[in-house]
Amino acid sequence: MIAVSQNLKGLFIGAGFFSRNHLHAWAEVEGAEIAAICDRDPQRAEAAAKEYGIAEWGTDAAMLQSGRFDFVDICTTMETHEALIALAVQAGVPVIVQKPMAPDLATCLRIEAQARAAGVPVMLHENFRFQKIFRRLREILSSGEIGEVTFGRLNWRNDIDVYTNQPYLIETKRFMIMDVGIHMLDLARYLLGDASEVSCFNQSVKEGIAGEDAATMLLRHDNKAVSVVDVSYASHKSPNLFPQTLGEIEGRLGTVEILEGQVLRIHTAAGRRDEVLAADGRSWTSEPWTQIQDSVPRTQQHFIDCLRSGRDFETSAGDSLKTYALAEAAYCSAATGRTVAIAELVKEF
Ligand code: NAD
Ligand code: 89V
Repeated sequence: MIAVSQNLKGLFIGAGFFSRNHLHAWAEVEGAEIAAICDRDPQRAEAAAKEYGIAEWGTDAAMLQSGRFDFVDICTTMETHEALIALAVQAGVPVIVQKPMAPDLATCLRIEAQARAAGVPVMLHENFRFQKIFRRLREILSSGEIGEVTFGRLNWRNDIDVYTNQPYLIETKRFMIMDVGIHMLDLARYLLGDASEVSCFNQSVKEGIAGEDAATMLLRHDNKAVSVVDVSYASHKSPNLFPQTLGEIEGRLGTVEILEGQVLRIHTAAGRRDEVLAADGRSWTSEPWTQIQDSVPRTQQHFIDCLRSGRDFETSAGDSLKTYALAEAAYCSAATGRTVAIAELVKEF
C-alpha cells in the first residue's frame, strides 16, 4: 500500500498533439507524478521529457514491465490501445486511456474482459462529462429542480480545422462518431441515464475524407426519455462555436438550456435564471480549447482519487462498454437504415 504522503508514479505514453494538455494537468494533480515518458518517436519523447521536467524517457512501452510504475496514462490513437493496455495488464499496472477505447465494440469487450480477469483497473479518459458546465448541470438534474428528465438534445457542430493537428482523422473510416460522437453519447448517458436503442443517419460532407464528418443520432433511454445527439465538423457558422456543446434537457417540471458562452438557463414554474460557468484561468490553457483543457486535470484527479480510495471510476472500461455499444449500434443503424437495440450487439454487460 502506497503511503498517502507518497505520490503515485506514472508512465506516460504518447507525446503527440494532445499530450501537452495531459502533461500540464499531471503537474497539477495531487498525489501523482509522471516519472517517465515514452513515444516510439525518440525526438518527441526526449523533447517532452525536457519541456515537462520528466527524469526519464524511452521509445518502447515494454518499460511498463520494469515494476517501477503505479499507473500508466495512454495518450495514443485508438488502433494502438489494445496492445498497450495488454502490456499494462500483464504488468498489473492500472490504466487511464484516451478515447476512443478501440475502433469497434468487439475489441472494447476483449480489452475489458482481459483487464477484469486480471483485476487491473482501467479508466477511459473521457473528459467532456468532467467539463465544469456538465458537472453543474448534473447537480441541477440530481436536485430534482426540473423533475424527472423526459427529453434531451446535445449538439456539437462547427467547422474547426481538426485535420491539421489530428491528420489521422482524414484516413479513419469511423470518424465523427468515434471522435466526437463518443463524447456526446457518454454525456447523454451521464445526463439522461443509460440508453438501449439508436437510430442514426451519417453524412460525409467534406471532400477527401474517408469517414463520416456528420452524424445525427436518436436515442431511447431506459427511463423512457428520448434524446437527439447530432455532431458535425462541416457546420459553417460565425462565430465558430468550437468546442462548445449546446442543447437542452427537459424534465416534467422545467428545462435547462445549454447556451453559447457556457451558460445554463434554467426554466421552472418559479421563473428563469442564468448560470454562467467561467473558465478556471490556468496559465497553460488558451481559446478556443480552454473548455476542453480545463476538464483534463479534473479527469486525471478523479482517476488518482479512485485509485487511492478504491472507488469505481465514473468512466471505467466496464461502464464505458455501454457507451461504445451505442456507437456500434449507431454505425449499424446508419448501415442498415433501421433502429438498433444494443441488446442485439451485446447479450449483457
Ligand atoms: P498523435 O498521433 O498526435 O499522438 C500520438 C503519439 O503516440 C505519437 O507521437 C505516436 O508516435 C505515439 N505512439 C503511438 N503508438 C505508440 C506506441 N505503441 N508506443 C509509444 N508511442 C506511441 O495523437 P493525438 O492527437 O495526441 O491523440 C491521442 C488520443 O487523444 C486520440 O485517441 C484522440 O482521439 C484523443 N484526443 C482526445 C481529446 C480530448 O480528450 N478531448 C482531444 C484530442 C485528441
Ligand atoms: O476531443 C476530441 O476528442 C478531439 C476534439 C477535436 C473534438 O477535441 O478530437
